[in-house]
Amino acid sequence: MISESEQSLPALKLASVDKVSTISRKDFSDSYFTPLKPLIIEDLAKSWPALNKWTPDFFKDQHGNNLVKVYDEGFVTAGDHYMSQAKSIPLSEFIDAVITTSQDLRMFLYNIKSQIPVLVDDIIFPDIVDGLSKHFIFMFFGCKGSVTQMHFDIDMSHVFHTAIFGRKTITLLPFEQGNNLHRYPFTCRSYVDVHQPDFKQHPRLKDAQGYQVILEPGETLFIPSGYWHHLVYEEASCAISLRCPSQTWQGKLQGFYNLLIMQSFDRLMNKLSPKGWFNWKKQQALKV
Ligand SMILES: O=C(O)CCC(=O)C(=O)O
Repeated sequence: MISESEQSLPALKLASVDKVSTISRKDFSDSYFTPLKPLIIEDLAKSWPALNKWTPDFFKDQHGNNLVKVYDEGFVTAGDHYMSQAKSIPLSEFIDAVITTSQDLRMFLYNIKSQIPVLVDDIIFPDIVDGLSKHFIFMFFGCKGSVTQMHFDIDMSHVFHTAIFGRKTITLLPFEQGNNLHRYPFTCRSYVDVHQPDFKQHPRLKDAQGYQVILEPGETLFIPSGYWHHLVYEEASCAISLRCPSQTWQGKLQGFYNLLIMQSFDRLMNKLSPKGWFNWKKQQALKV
Protein backbone atom coordinates (compact mmCIF):
# COMPACT_ATOMS: atom_id res chain seq x y z
CA MET A 1 0.00 0.00 0.00
CA ILE A 2 1.30 3.49 -0.81
CA SER A 3 1.55 5.75 2.23
CA GLU A 4 0.09 9.25 2.02
CA SER A 5 3.53 10.85 1.84
CA GLU A 6 4.49 8.60 -1.09
CA GLN A 7 1.47 9.53 -3.19
CA SER A 8 2.20 12.19 -5.78
CA LEU A 9 1.24 15.59 -4.39
CA PRO A 10 -1.19 17.79 -6.27
CA ALA A 11 0.74 20.50 -8.06
CA LEU A 12 0.08 24.18 -8.73
CA LYS A 13 -1.59 25.32 -11.92
CA LEU A 14 1.44 26.57 -13.82
CA ALA A 15 1.55 27.18 -17.58
CA SER A 16 4.68 27.48 -19.69
CA VAL A 17 6.00 30.88 -20.78
CA ASP A 18 5.98 31.93 -24.45
CA LYS A 19 9.43 31.88 -26.01
CA VAL A 20 10.68 33.82 -29.06
CA SER A 21 14.14 34.30 -30.49
CA THR A 22 13.54 38.01 -31.19
CA ILE A 23 10.53 40.31 -31.13
CA SER A 24 9.76 43.82 -32.43
CA ARG A 25 9.06 46.67 -29.99
CA LYS A 26 5.48 46.88 -31.23
CA ASP A 27 4.70 43.18 -30.91
CA PHE A 28 6.33 43.11 -27.49
CA SER A 29 4.33 46.12 -26.34
CA ASP A 30 1.00 44.82 -27.70
CA SER A 31 1.28 41.20 -26.61
CA TYR A 32 3.43 41.22 -23.45
CA PHE A 33 4.45 44.60 -21.96
CA THR A 34 1.01 46.25 -21.89
CA PRO A 35 -1.02 43.13 -20.99
CA LEU A 36 1.63 42.18 -18.37
CA LYS A 37 2.42 38.73 -19.76
CA PRO A 38 5.84 37.10 -19.20
CA LEU A 39 8.01 36.18 -22.17
CA ILE A 40 11.38 34.53 -22.77
CA ILE A 41 13.50 36.23 -25.43
CA GLU A 42 16.34 33.96 -26.48
CA ASP A 43 18.48 36.49 -28.32
CA LEU A 44 17.91 39.78 -26.50
CA ALA A 45 21.37 39.54 -24.93
CA LYS A 46 23.02 37.61 -27.77
CA SER A 47 25.63 40.32 -28.43
CA TRP A 48 26.52 41.05 -24.80
CA PRO A 49 30.27 40.55 -24.19
CA ALA A 50 29.27 39.42 -20.66
CA LEU A 51 27.93 36.13 -22.01
CA ASN A 52 31.37 34.85 -22.98
CA LYS A 53 33.53 36.89 -20.65
CA TRP A 54 31.89 36.53 -17.24
CA THR A 55 32.94 33.27 -15.62
CA PRO A 56 33.64 32.53 -11.95
CA ASP A 57 37.38 32.69 -12.74
CA PHE A 58 37.00 36.07 -14.47
CA PHE A 59 35.33 37.56 -11.39
CA LYS A 60 37.93 36.02 -9.09
CA ASP A 61 40.91 37.19 -11.16
CA GLN A 62 39.68 40.68 -12.05
CA HIS A 63 37.52 41.71 -9.11
CA GLY A 64 38.28 39.23 -6.33
CA ASN A 65 39.25 41.91 -3.80
CA ASN A 66 35.88 43.67 -3.89
CA LEU A 67 33.91 43.21 -0.69
CA VAL A 68 30.42 41.89 -1.42
CA LYS A 69 27.33 41.38 0.71
CA VAL A 70 26.03 37.83 0.65
CA TYR A 71 22.61 36.61 1.69
CA ASP A 72 21.09 33.38 2.93
CA GLU A 73 17.69 32.29 4.19
CA GLY A 74 18.05 34.75 7.10
CA PHE A 75 16.92 37.44 4.64
CA VAL A 76 13.34 36.22 4.94
CA THR A 77 13.40 35.03 8.57
CA ALA A 78 12.61 37.10 11.66
CA GLY A 79 15.67 38.48 13.43
CA ASP A 80 18.86 40.50 13.01
CA HIS A 81 19.45 39.55 9.37
CA TYR A 82 15.86 40.13 8.23
CA MET A 83 16.02 42.07 4.95
CA SER A 84 19.78 42.44 5.26
CA GLN A 85 22.94 40.55 4.40
CA ALA A 86 24.33 37.54 6.28
CA LYS A 87 27.90 38.87 5.97
CA SER A 88 30.35 40.82 3.78
CA ILE A 89 33.23 38.86 2.24
CA PRO A 90 35.75 39.35 -0.59
CA LEU A 91 34.29 38.37 -3.95
CA SER A 92 37.09 35.79 -4.34
CA GLU A 93 35.90 33.99 -1.20
CA PHE A 94 32.34 34.01 -2.48
CA ILE A 95 33.50 32.61 -5.85
CA ASP A 96 35.27 29.76 -4.05
CA ALA A 97 31.95 28.91 -2.37
CA VAL A 98 30.17 29.11 -5.74
CA ILE A 99 32.66 26.77 -7.40
CA THR A 100 32.93 24.20 -4.65
CA THR A 101 29.66 24.09 -2.69
CA SER A 102 25.91 23.62 -2.95
CA GLN A 103 24.17 25.88 -0.47
CA ASP A 104 21.73 28.76 -0.17
CA LEU A 105 24.21 31.63 -0.51
CA ARG A 106 23.89 34.42 -2.99
CA MET A 107 24.71 37.98 -3.92
CA PHE A 108 21.47 39.82 -4.31
CA LEU A 109 20.58 43.16 -5.91
CA TYR A 110 24.30 43.83 -6.42
CA ASN A 111 24.38 47.10 -8.35
CA ILE A 112 27.27 46.72 -10.80
CA LYS A 113 26.92 50.35 -11.87
CA SER A 114 27.90 51.62 -8.43
CA GLN A 115 30.09 48.68 -7.30
CA ILE A 116 32.11 47.62 -10.38
CA PRO A 117 31.16 50.14 -13.10
CA VAL A 118 33.53 48.65 -15.69
CA LEU A 119 31.21 45.62 -15.90
CA VAL A 120 28.51 47.81 -17.44
CA ASP A 121 30.62 47.92 -20.63
CA ASP A 122 29.89 44.20 -21.08
CA ILE A 123 26.15 44.80 -21.36
CA ILE A 124 24.33 46.26 -24.34
CA PHE A 125 21.09 47.97 -23.46
CA PRO A 126 18.26 46.61 -25.65
CA ASP A 127 15.82 49.05 -27.22
CA ILE A 128 12.80 46.82 -26.64
CA VAL A 129 11.26 49.40 -24.27
CA ASP A 130 12.02 53.00 -23.24
CA GLY A 131 13.20 53.91 -19.77
CA LEU A 132 15.50 51.03 -18.79
CA SER A 133 17.47 52.35 -15.82
CA LYS A 134 21.16 53.02 -16.46
CA HIS A 135 21.74 53.47 -12.71
CA PHE A 136 20.19 50.34 -11.22
CA ILE A 137 21.77 47.36 -12.98
CA PHE A 138 21.45 44.46 -10.59
CA MET A 139 23.50 41.27 -10.53
CA PHE A 140 22.20 38.09 -8.89
CA PHE A 141 24.93 35.54 -8.31
CA GLY A 142 24.44 32.37 -6.31
CA CYS A 143 25.61 28.88 -5.43
CA LYS A 144 23.79 25.85 -6.74
CA GLY A 145 20.97 25.26 -4.25
CA SER A 146 20.24 28.94 -3.59
CA VAL A 147 16.59 29.89 -3.42
CA THR A 148 15.10 33.34 -3.84
CA GLN A 149 11.82 33.14 -1.97
CA MET A 150 8.51 34.14 -3.51
CA HIS A 151 8.27 37.93 -3.70
CA PHE A 152 7.38 40.77 -6.04
CA ASP A 153 9.72 43.69 -6.66
CA ILE A 154 8.85 46.32 -4.13
CA ASP A 155 9.09 49.28 -6.53
CA MET A 156 6.77 47.56 -9.05
CA SER A 157 9.35 47.80 -11.88
CA HIS A 158 9.25 45.67 -14.99
CA VAL A 159 12.31 43.39 -15.04
CA PHE A 160 14.38 41.87 -17.86
CA HIS A 161 16.29 39.04 -16.18
CA THR A 162 19.14 37.65 -18.29
CA ALA A 163 20.93 34.44 -17.28
CA ILE A 164 24.65 34.91 -17.94
CA PHE A 165 25.48 31.38 -16.80
CA GLY A 166 23.64 28.67 -14.86
CA ARG A 167 20.06 27.41 -15.11
CA LYS A 168 17.25 28.46 -12.81
CA THR A 169 13.71 27.23 -12.30
CA ILE A 170 11.50 30.29 -12.06
CA THR A 171 7.87 30.37 -10.95
CA LEU A 172 5.83 33.46 -11.78
CA LEU A 173 2.37 34.62 -10.76
CA PRO A 174 0.55 37.91 -11.47
CA PHE A 175 0.32 40.53 -8.69
CA GLU A 176 -3.39 39.79 -8.18
CA GLN A 177 -2.51 36.28 -6.99
CA GLY A 178 -1.16 37.65 -3.68
CA ASN A 179 -4.22 36.49 -1.77
CA ASN A 180 -3.94 32.97 -3.18
CA LEU A 181 -0.26 32.99 -2.22
CA HIS A 182 -1.11 33.84 1.40
CA ARG A 183 0.93 37.05 1.22
CA TYR A 184 2.39 38.23 4.54
CA PRO A 185 0.89 41.67 5.31
CA PHE A 186 3.19 44.71 5.12
CA THR A 187 5.63 42.76 2.95
CA CYS A 188 6.05 41.80 -0.69
CA ARG A 189 6.62 38.16 0.39
CA SER A 190 4.89 34.83 0.49
CA TYR A 191 6.18 31.72 2.24
CA VAL A 192 4.37 29.04 0.26
CA ASP A 193 6.36 26.15 -1.16
CA VAL A 194 5.59 26.23 -4.86
CA HIS A 195 7.40 22.95 -5.52
CA GLN A 196 5.72 20.95 -2.77
CA PRO A 197 2.56 22.91 -2.03
CA ASP A 198 0.93 22.32 1.33
CA PHE A 199 -2.73 22.86 0.54
CA LYS A 200 -3.75 22.13 4.13
CA GLN A 201 -1.74 25.04 5.47
CA HIS A 202 -2.29 27.20 2.38
CA PRO A 203 -5.75 26.30 1.05
CA ARG A 204 -6.08 29.32 -1.27
CA LEU A 205 -2.98 28.10 -3.13
CA LYS A 206 -5.28 25.63 -4.91
CA ASP A 207 -6.73 28.57 -6.85
CA ALA A 208 -3.35 30.11 -7.72
CA GLN A 209 -2.50 30.33 -11.41
CA GLY A 210 0.82 31.28 -12.90
CA TYR A 211 3.76 30.14 -14.97
CA GLN A 212 6.92 28.10 -14.57
CA VAL A 213 10.03 28.15 -16.70
CA ILE A 214 13.58 26.86 -16.73
CA LEU A 215 15.70 29.83 -17.79
CA GLU A 216 18.74 28.74 -19.80
CA PRO A 217 22.05 30.64 -20.02
CA GLY A 218 21.84 33.51 -22.49
CA GLU A 219 18.04 33.77 -22.31
CA THR A 220 16.16 36.79 -21.00
CA LEU A 221 12.93 36.51 -19.04
CA PHE A 222 10.54 39.46 -19.03
CA ILE A 223 8.99 39.66 -15.54
CA PRO A 224 6.11 42.16 -15.74
CA SER A 225 5.53 44.82 -13.07
CA GLY A 226 4.24 43.40 -9.80
CA TYR A 227 4.69 39.76 -10.79
CA TRP A 228 5.49 37.35 -7.96
CA HIS A 229 8.64 35.34 -8.65
CA HIS A 230 10.40 32.42 -6.96
CA LEU A 231 13.80 31.20 -8.19
CA VAL A 232 15.70 27.98 -7.59
CA TYR A 233 19.35 27.89 -8.65
CA GLU A 234 19.69 24.50 -10.36
CA GLU A 235 23.35 25.33 -10.99
CA ALA A 236 25.74 28.02 -9.85
CA SER A 237 24.20 31.01 -11.60
CA CYS A 238 24.90 34.60 -12.49
CA ALA A 239 22.22 36.87 -13.92
CA ILE A 240 21.63 40.53 -14.66
CA SER A 241 18.31 42.29 -14.19
CA LEU A 242 17.57 45.46 -16.14
CA ARG A 243 14.50 47.34 -15.03
CA CYS A 244 12.13 50.11 -15.99
CA PRO A 245 9.35 51.74 -13.97
CA SER A 246 5.74 50.70 -14.23
CA GLN A 247 4.07 52.77 -16.96
CA THR A 248 0.80 53.15 -14.99
CA TRP A 249 0.10 55.70 -12.23
CA GLN A 250 -1.35 52.93 -10.13
CA GLY A 251 1.92 50.97 -10.41
CA LYS A 252 4.07 54.03 -9.66
CA LEU A 253 2.00 54.99 -6.59
CA GLN A 254 1.99 51.40 -5.34
CA GLY A 255 5.80 51.34 -5.72
CA PHE A 256 6.21 54.58 -3.71
CA TYR A 257 3.88 53.34 -0.97
CA ASN A 258 5.68 49.98 -0.76
CA LEU A 259 9.13 51.54 -0.56
CA LEU A 260 8.48 54.51 1.69
CA ILE A 261 5.74 53.34 4.04
CA MET A 262 5.20 49.59 3.95
CA GLN A 263 8.87 48.59 4.02
CA SER A 264 9.85 51.14 6.70
CA PHE A 265 7.01 49.98 8.94
CA ASP A 266 7.91 46.30 8.47
CA ARG A 267 11.58 46.95 9.32
CA LEU A 268 10.65 49.01 12.37
CA MET A 269 8.33 46.33 13.71
CA ASN A 270 10.98 43.66 13.08
CA LYS A 271 13.41 45.73 15.17
CA LEU A 272 10.91 46.17 18.00
CA SER A 273 9.70 42.57 18.16
CA PRO A 274 11.21 40.24 15.57
CA LYS A 275 9.41 37.02 16.58
CA GLY A 276 6.14 38.62 17.67
CA TRP A 277 5.84 40.67 14.47
CA PHE A 278 6.72 37.72 12.24
CA ASN A 279 4.20 35.48 14.01
CA TRP A 280 1.46 38.10 13.68
CA LYS A 281 2.11 38.39 9.92
CA LYS A 282 2.07 34.60 9.63
CA GLN A 283 -1.20 34.36 11.53
CA GLN A 284 -2.82 36.91 9.21
CA ALA A 285 -1.45 35.20 6.11
CA LEU A 286 -2.78 31.80 7.18
CA LYS A 287 -6.26 33.07 8.07
CA VAL A 288 -8.86 31.29 5.94
O1 LIG B 1 17.87 35.85 -9.45
C1 LIG B 1 17.44 36.01 -8.31
O2 LIG B 1 17.83 35.36 -7.37
C2 LIG B 1 16.35 37.03 -8.04
C3 LIG B 1 15.99 37.89 -9.23
C4 LIG B 1 14.98 38.92 -8.89
O3 LIG B 1 14.29 38.85 -7.89
C5 LIG B 1 14.81 40.06 -9.78
O4 LIG B 1 15.51 40.17 -10.79
O5 LIG B 1 13.95 40.93 -9.48
